[in-house]
Amino acid sequence: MGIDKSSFMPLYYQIANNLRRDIKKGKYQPNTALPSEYQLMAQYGVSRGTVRDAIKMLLAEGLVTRQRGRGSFVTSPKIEQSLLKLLSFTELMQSQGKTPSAKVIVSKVLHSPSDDTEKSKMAEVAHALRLSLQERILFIERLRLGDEEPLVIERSYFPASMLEALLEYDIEHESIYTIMENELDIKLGHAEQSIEAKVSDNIESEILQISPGSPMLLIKRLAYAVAGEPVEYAEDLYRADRLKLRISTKRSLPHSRESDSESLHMIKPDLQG
Ligand code: 16G
Repeated sequence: MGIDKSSFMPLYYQIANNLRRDIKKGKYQPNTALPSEYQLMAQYGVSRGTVRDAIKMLLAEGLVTRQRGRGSFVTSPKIEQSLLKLLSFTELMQSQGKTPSAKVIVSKVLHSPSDDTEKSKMAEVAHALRLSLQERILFIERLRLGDEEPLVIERSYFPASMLEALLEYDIEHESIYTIMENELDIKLGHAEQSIEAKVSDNIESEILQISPGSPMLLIKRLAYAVAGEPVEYAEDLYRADRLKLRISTKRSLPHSRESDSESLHMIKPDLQG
């Protein structure tokens, strides 16, 4: 479709609309290049600045990324996660038709903290897991990938008394939740979650292969076994450009009992901080 140069709608805006529609229709497939700036200038009879403004809009919407010297590439659709289901990363990937995998960064039982930062982190985790400061905590940090694309850094803490056996499994290739439920007989019941924005630091950027300062979603999860005891406290860093969270809500009066109980998990002290 062409553009209407007499329209009140700016030219870059019309070009962005056309490109967006073509991406949605599948004319330009994920991971393939958009026409070059010169091709778009010739196609629409506009200046380079106008084409660049159109591309900038699509960049801001996350529909394309720029690769230096190679042009603009269509991104794959975001991974969609419903906040109503307690899913493992493996199940989330499978629900999107992607193959999950993992790279273990750290897996160890935490002993005495080496500095004050580590000490306060361990105290925070022990509090969330309802453990005393003397009890041992198993820490597992993994990079999770979907179809080989780095998506999440998972930092999970487990009560070592219940889950130290995880160290004997191949957690690069097996799902931790499946091991817990099928091998260790710990059935998961529910989880409290909170979501915050964060920008990536140098180490996180290197692991996730993104530029330092990129937006991320920090999802904290406190998962409970059906019997009611907390079994995992996790702090997961998702690439914000690759994940979309979905939830359906129901209208209820501001101060009704129902709305209070539904929002309880948002203020649960265990997940604060
Ligand atoms: C999800 C969980 C994480 C859990 C992992 C298990 C969130 C925010 N996090 O990433 O806490 O450890 O799944 O995945 O949902 P796995 O069973 O595939 O190893």
